[in-house]
Amino acid sequence: MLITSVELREIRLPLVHPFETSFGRTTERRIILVRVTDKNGQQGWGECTAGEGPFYCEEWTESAWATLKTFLAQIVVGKEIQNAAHVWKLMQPVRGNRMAKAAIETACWDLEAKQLGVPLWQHLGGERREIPCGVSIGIQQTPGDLLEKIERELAAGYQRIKIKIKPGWDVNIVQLMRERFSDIHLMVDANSAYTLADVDLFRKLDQFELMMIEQPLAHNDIFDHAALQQQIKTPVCLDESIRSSADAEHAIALGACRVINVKLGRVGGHAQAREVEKVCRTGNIPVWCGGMLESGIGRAHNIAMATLAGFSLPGDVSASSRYWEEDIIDPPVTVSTNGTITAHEKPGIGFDVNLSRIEKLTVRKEVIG
Ligand code: OSB
Ligand code: MG
Repeated sequence: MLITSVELREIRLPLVHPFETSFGRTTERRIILVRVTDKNGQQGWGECTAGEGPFYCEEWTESAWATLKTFLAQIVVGKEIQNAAHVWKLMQPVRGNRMAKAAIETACWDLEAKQLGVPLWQHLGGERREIPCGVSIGIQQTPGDLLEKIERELAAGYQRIKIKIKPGWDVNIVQLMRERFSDIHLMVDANSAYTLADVDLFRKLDQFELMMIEQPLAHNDIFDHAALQQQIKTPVCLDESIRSSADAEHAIALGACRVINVKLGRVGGHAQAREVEKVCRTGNIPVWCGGMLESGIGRAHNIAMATLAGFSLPGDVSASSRYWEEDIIDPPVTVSTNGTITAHEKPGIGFDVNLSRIEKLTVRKEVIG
């Protein structure tokens, strides 16, 4: 694979509804898109999942833009690259910055699948086209608003509901939701809002039969999570803490979690995500595909990844219309009434990229090569 140019764009995309977590509120996304072009003019698309500020992890739109432009794009441009699975190694000299790396790496996978004329999900080794889907619902103004939202998502067919929690919006809220929805697949995500001193709160949550509690403790911890998991019944799921397959191995060995959420950006792309999936499958730890409020391009990559065998639980990959007035891919991502998304049979990510819409949303552009 010879990449002749890397194009970076930042687009602004307002969310249909603001999304609030324990670390902040997002109303408009600042998304970096990457387009790689090979010597025959064939193209691949990737998306950087960094947030608008360094609050989920260290990376954010500006830092990722600078890293992509100054370092990562230069590494892949004008060089004969063995294959997409090799791109991670080429970028190894740059430490961290996994979301920036994943933006380029996933674009190379899309390109490679298109060169081969196969759908990306198949090229990655996916085993089923239809993936189970859940939704992630942010912190709301009132419990009534949350009840309404859950009702709407269940009616749409989603297989599990994840609600965001933070101190003051946790046990009380879960209790209310359970009173109204006694038998749904329900889980919570704390985005690191608690410490081990809150163990009593997590013991209280045990009575509500949650599928799991996602990332209750520090973003970079596995040790305290192991201590917490020993003291509660509900499975702990790690998100922020798992940045590599080594992290997954360590967390599993320590008993820090019983479930892992895989995000392409957080682990550095498809090759790394496959490694995490393999470690978890070997360790009998179910995984599911997390979300980062992606546009259609990142969403399409998530769908492809979630076809791998280890992704046995419903993920946070849901319909485009939950996020955007109009997505940047055609057709938009839609969900069946059974709460599933079916990966397409077209080569690469399987969706057409709507370039004229992207052009209108672009606030800056840079071409390397
Ligand atoms: O922790 O899973 C998370 C969104 C932004 C940052 C972190 C997270 C999330 C979500 C949203 O939960 C998932 C989605 O619908 O894309
Ligand atoms: Mg999470």
